[in-house]
Amino acid sequence: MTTKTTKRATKKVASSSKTMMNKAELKASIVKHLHCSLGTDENKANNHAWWKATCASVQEHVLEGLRKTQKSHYLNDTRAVHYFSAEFLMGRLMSNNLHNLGLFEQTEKALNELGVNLTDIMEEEPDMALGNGGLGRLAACFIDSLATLDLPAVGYGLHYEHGLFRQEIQNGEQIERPDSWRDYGNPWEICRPESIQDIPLFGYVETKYGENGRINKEWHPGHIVKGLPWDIPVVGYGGKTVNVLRLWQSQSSDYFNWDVFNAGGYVDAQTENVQAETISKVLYPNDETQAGKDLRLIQQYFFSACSLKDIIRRYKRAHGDDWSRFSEQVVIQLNDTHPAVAIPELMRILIDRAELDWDYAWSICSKTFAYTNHTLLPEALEKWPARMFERILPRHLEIIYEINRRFMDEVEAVWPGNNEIKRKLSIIEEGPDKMVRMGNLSVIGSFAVNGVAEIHSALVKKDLFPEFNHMWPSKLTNVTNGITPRRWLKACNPALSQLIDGKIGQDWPLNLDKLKGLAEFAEDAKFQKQFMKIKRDNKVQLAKEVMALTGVEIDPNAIFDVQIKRLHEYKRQHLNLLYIMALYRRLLENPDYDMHPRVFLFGAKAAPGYKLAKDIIFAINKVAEKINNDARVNHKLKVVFLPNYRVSLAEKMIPAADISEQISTAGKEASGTGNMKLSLNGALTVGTLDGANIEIAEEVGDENIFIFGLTVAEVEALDKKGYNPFDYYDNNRELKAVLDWLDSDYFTPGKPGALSSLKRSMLEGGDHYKVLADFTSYCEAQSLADKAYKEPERWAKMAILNTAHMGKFTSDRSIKDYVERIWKLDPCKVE
Ligand code: KOT
Repeated sequence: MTTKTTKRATKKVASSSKTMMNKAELKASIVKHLHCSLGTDENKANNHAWWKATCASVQEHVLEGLRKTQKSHYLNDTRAVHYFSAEFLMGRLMSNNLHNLGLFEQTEKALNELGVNLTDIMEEEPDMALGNGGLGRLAACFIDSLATLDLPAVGYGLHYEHGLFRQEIQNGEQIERPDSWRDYGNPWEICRPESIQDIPLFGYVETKYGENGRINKEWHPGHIVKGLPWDIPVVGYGGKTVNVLRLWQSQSSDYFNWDVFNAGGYVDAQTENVQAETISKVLYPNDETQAGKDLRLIQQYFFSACSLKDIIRRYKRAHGDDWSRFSEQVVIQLNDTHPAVAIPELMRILIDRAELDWDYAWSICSKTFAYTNHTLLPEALEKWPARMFERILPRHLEIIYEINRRFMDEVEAVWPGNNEIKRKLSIIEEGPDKMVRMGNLSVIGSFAVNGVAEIHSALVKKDLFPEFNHMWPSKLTNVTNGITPRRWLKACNPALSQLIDGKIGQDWPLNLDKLKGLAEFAEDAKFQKQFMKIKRDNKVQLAKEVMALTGVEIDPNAIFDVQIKRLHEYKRQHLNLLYIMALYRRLLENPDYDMHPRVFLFGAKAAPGYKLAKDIIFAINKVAEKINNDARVNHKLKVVFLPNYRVSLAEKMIPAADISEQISTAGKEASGTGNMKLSLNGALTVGTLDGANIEIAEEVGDENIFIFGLTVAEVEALDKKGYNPFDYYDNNRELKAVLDWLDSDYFTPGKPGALSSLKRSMLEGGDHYKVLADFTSYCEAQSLADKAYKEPERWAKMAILNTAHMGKFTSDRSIKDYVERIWKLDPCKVE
């Protein structure tokens, strides 16, 4: 009996369920959509049309699942989590949806019989790049896991017209081009005009004295904009639960424009139009730096307010005006402080609209929100000028002052008379220009606060919020990040997935700890061969892609050394570059220098206003050009910068990586998630003891990872003592030589000094991120990696053990941690 149930369960995930279409029906459905939705036919259709027709067929299943899920959640009146995030970096959806529905193979065959290649048509899909990097991709992995675990959840965010810019490289430099992901429509989204929301902005607050002595505040907004929701169904693995990602698009509000229009202000009415629509026009391309612009705060308020209204509408449908159960039914997770204005917004609704008293409103509010911190970098911690806040959200600023006044009383009770601590914990930073600190607001207004890896959470407690941790010792906690193994192994590395299926069965995508079963084959010669053959095949594929994208030929027998992430000084792409230059020098000095041929592959976007980050991209490209064209070395060393790094490119690079560069300054990378994806696909990490690298090392064992560099404690000690980069420059000949090389015109003929800004940042600039201090140790780790690669069996064993020990890093585990420690949610099965 038990065996039977298990078998059936396994089958459910491996193949499409009975209600799904068989191959013949799929074929018919795709052709029907070709004819009836797209107005073309099999003979005329191009890949784009086939892609759209296939999406439409798949979407029929998706919507059926969505309907059933919503019905089930409604009937069960479930508690749900609402994941508020300014970013969801979804990438492409076709392959994911097919895999999660169990329809991939069926569809592949159906299309084949129609003379169409599924892989080819999937290339037609533009990435949904509504995020910058780690934070946005984490949100995407989390909503996949929430649906997979049958948890009632809604993702809330912004429906940006333009996602993260498209990167072109011209003469080595990054050029930003607009991303127009919806130019040809998005077949996965559904517009819901019936759920439009009106959002007030600007204006002033009127104080009214009520009969019962109650002071009422009335906000008279200066503008009203409309929020139009677009729903993107999120299919869980197994295809049962289909949750929703609801993204808000801003529109001008008719009712306001008509006033202006009727008064004869036709042109002004148009201006109003443009302004309102600007709100969701474009994603700010800054990763871990605050944009500090009016429009950014308006974006944050716009999507938070739309989402709260949506939640409240749904709550009221079930519970009317009885607010007593609100925080039992609703939990809101704030993905960093970007949606933190939702806290005063909920207070405003409860006090000004529902007319609850402050204490009752606050008791509801502070049981509803939880906050995830993603960074300790000071430049990323959001604070808004109080005057700007007041102009845009006058009532919210009043509420924030009141939250703060009451909180200061609590601080006084814990540290009587200590003004220093009050100054530090206050939501308002005093000074010539008062600032609203969104981090403090988030901690005060949330019942739980988490960091994203053990070390990061420890630093949040020790360095960022020590006094808050003293006041509320159980509020601050850790939830280590994770990644969805459906996208990041099953879908992106089908050959490895099938090999794994054959060895340990097919249920690892739902139970990633099962990968441990591979460990017993780590020394099995046959398995090693199979594993490394797949890696090599993936490298051949990537080499073709590299040729197509850059014209550079790379040898699949070389080590593929991959660093893919946003460009930031703390991530230290320039440390990698210095090592490449050192290897180049060694090869020039000694053509027989013993090293296994290596290709360094980069993918990285720099924030458009981040000068040094752009200079680093330029430097990588110039060094690459020189090396790749230098016949003395290019059989051993190549460097490739792949333009326009994004989710769909990551899906091609990760399965082909041998080495994963995770080389941030210790204490700076909160977690990292690319580290997990690469290791899961059998790449070995060269990394510092930072973020989740530490936990990866714990899982794979010190012998299966190349750890180097200063630890967090050592970085702190060095700073205390006084760090002087010249100590390293003056005492390391090789390091001095490569840094001086940057000043020459060797890499930029006729333009000496074109790469000097890098050198300056690491010397006169103070080398904030300790590149020089870690250089020697990094070179040693790289030599060890080279040595290991020259022993194919040893390397294969290490690679297999990396894949085998990644179980902890499934986002399903992260979500289960959130559920147990923070959200207290029950799954709701959908029949
Ligand atoms: C961006 C702007 C403001 C505040 C924080 C960020 C931020 C942080 N963006 N991405 N992060 C990254 O988040 C990832 C997911 O938690 C982490 O793995 C990574 O280390 C952060 O840098």
